Amino acid sequence: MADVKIKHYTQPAGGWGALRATLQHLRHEGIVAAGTALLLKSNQAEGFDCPGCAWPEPDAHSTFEFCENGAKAVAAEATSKRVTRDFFAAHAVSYLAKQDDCFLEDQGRLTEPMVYDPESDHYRPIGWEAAFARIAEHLRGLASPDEAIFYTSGRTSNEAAFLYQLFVREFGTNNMPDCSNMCHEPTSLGMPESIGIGKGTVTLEDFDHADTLLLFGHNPGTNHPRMLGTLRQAAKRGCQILVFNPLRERGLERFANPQDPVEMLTNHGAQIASHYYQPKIGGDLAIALGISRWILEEGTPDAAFIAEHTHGFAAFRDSVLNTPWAQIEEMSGLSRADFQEIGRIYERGRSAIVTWGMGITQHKHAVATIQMLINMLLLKGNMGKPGAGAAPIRGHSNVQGDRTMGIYEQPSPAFLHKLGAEFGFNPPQKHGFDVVASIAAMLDGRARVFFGMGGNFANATPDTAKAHAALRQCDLTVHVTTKLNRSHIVHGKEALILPCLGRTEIDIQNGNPQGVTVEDSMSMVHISQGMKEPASPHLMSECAIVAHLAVATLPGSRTPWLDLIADYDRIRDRIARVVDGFEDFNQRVHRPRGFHLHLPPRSRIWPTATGKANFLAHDLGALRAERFAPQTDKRVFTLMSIRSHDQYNTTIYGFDDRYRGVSGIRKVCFMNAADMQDMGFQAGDQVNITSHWTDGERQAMGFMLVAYDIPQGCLAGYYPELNVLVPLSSHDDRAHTPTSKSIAVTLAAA
Ligand SMILES: Nc1nc2c(c(=O)[nH]1)N[C@H]1C(S)=C(S)[C@@H](COP(=O)(O)OP(=O)(O)OC[C@H]3O[C@@H](n4cnc5c(=O)[nH]c(N)nc54)[C@H](O)[C@@H]3O)O[C@H]1N2
Ligand SMILES: Nc1nc2c(c(=O)[nH]1)N[C@H]1C(S)=C(S)[C@@H](COP(=O)(O)OP(=O)(O)OC[C@H]3O[C@@H](n4cnc5c(=O)[nH]c(N)nc54)[C@H](O)[C@@H]3O)O[C@H]1N2
Ligand SMILES: [Mo]
Repeated sequence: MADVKIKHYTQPAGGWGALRATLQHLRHEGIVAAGTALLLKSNQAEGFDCPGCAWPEPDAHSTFEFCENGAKAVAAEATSKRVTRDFFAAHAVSYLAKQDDCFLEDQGRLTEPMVYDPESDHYRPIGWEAAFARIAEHLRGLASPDEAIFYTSGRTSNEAAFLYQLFVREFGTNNMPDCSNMCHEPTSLGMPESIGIGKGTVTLEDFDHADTLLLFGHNPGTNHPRMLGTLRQAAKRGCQILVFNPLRERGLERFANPQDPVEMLTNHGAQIASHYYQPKIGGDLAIALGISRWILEEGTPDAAFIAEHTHGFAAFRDSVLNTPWAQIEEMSGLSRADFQEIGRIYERGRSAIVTWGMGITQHKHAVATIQMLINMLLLKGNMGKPGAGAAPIRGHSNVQGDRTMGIYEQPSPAFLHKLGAEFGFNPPQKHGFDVVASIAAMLDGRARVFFGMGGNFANATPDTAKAHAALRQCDLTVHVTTKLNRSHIVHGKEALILPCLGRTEIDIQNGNPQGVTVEDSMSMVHISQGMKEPASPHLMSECAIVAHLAVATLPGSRTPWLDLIADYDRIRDRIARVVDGFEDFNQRVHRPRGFHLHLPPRSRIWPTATGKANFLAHDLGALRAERFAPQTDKRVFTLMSIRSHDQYNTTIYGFDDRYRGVSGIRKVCFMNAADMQDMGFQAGDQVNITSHWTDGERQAMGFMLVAYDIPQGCLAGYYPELNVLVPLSSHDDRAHTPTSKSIAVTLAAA
């Protein structure tokens, strides 16, 4: 491991540092020349969709957009390194279990199907047909289809996701947890109650027209770097950008665009946030309420919009006006003067967009917070006009599309009806397990087979000890995957690794190259065409894996599985008949840049129960009363688990977090300097972190304290190292999203 260094970062985000880091990564993966050529094809009309994030592509005329972390994601997939059968022959699983996540990732692409051999404790090769037969035998031997769990991570294409959910439902269960359960589930659940759809209402173009942007709880410099170009444009034309984040995130302050020679040469960059507020962790519900209160008291609500388009205003107004300012200040961590300033800016702008990420969704009251953000927009009529609306910032590049295709443990009866009619079967109606329920079900034996379509369930999920025990207890675990990860090491009694093609690779079926489709954060659906020779001749596409598994498992199925995968247009024809909004899918998707899904709120049509946009009140006092307060003499902090600059979720590329000035180490705990002094600690000290919950304590040992610009009482560190501390039963009340951003902890010297 490199030397540990902590040094305040003063450069803009992007800039030379980003170019340097990209080159280092291409070199590390052994693909400097090939990788550069490949990068030029990412997010282009004729290329592949970048597997990095779900931020949309700009219009057809744009040139290549440089993005350091997109480049890392592409380079990680396109690496020249390979995990072969010799690797598995040389290393027992017990040896691999002792290696860190960075080591596992760094071994390269998996090359052929492997099966775990308990006698030797090694993975050994297995043929594809034999692998499918093993899985089919397990699945068919279950007492009920509900004893199997089918997880999805959000990189899976629309075509693969559609086939996958069809297979799972023909098999007979809705047990389809997905990464979204840990991510934007509160968005998908909260927004429909407010405005009738569970997706963002803006397009990229709206960012060119907004007067005000309110950014809550996400870190574009690292997690959706292409957004910085959009924000920089907005800032330059005078748009007010208000950031709400407990941490000072460099990418939200200054950005030097590598495409801009002047910014590069001066290395000064452009300012992003016009105003930066550092609330308490979990303070956002109170912030949205406070801004609403200011508008109600001192501003001018959009009376015409409220009268014509909304429902529930009077109850909302009363609830907001009944919330004392003192309580709003205490719960948000912002002052009355802050609200005065924010209120004036919000009042002045003609149009506003609110964006949010994991800083909003991974809390106990995430659904309530999101609905309060929507209330705040409705109050000023900021929905269904240019430059205005809601923009949840999704994570995985196709997580939104997967949900649209039916990856959901709570499918609607209407969707199931259309699916059943198209494919001639009776889909199961009973809701399935989400992520939290899946872990509980595996732990107590109600589920016995775990199948993962991508992702890394063992490390992405909360309560690591429980999650690992759950997987180990399964009769069979299967992972369709590109790279080695912890979930292959923490496995069931029988275990299979099924290596698949990645987004960047050419997918040939029936002699012809196939494209797949994805849907970005702003509901644009477009084609993604692999450009690169596959990492190994033995890889199968995700679509083909599902089809062959279905053939092996469901002899009575009326679905022509192998015919469908011979030409993905045939899958799209079926999607067109089942999924609303996908009529003429094949015609529309072959247009450059694809097409935009119809979003009724953009035309001020509200597909809610009331037929209006609903103001939904949430009582701060009641929420405060039910806060969990651990019984301890020690000082309790709120800890958030976030991403470093050198990781993609559970994939750890390296040990640096450049914009936060950390290098050579991941086990850090960011803390306010005054809190350190108060606790008798110094920067550089090692601490053990204990989380407190109704069912007891959990511990994470040996974290180095880093002094940071973060409010007192708040701490931050990295996911997945901190997942051990997140209790399984601590989650959003309704969406069940684990509270990865608000963990009650105490500290002790290590
Ligand atoms: N390079 C890279 N890109 C990625 C990913 C990756 O790991 N690496 N992951 C992808 C995925 S799946 C997702 S979901 C997205 C995640 O992208 P983000 O939503 O940016 O995720 P986090 O890194 O968890 O950062 C959350 C941010 O919220 C802030 N925050 C935490 N708690 C609070 C709070 O209570 N209130 C407010 N206002 N802010 C808070 C943190 O300080 C941090 O800046 O990125 C996607 N893109
Ligand atoms: N404490 C804490 N926990 C969190 C979060 C947090 O902020 N804090 N964030 C949560 C969020 S937002 C999310 S989205 C989840 C992420 O949860 P997951 O989606 O399960 O995790 P990833 O790390 O993205 O999965 C990486 C693995 O996916 C596989 N993979 C990559 N590309 C492909 C592909 O094209 N096809 C297939 N089949 N496999 C592929 C590789 O094997 C790689 O190792 O984690 C959640 N967990
Ligand atoms: Mo995510």
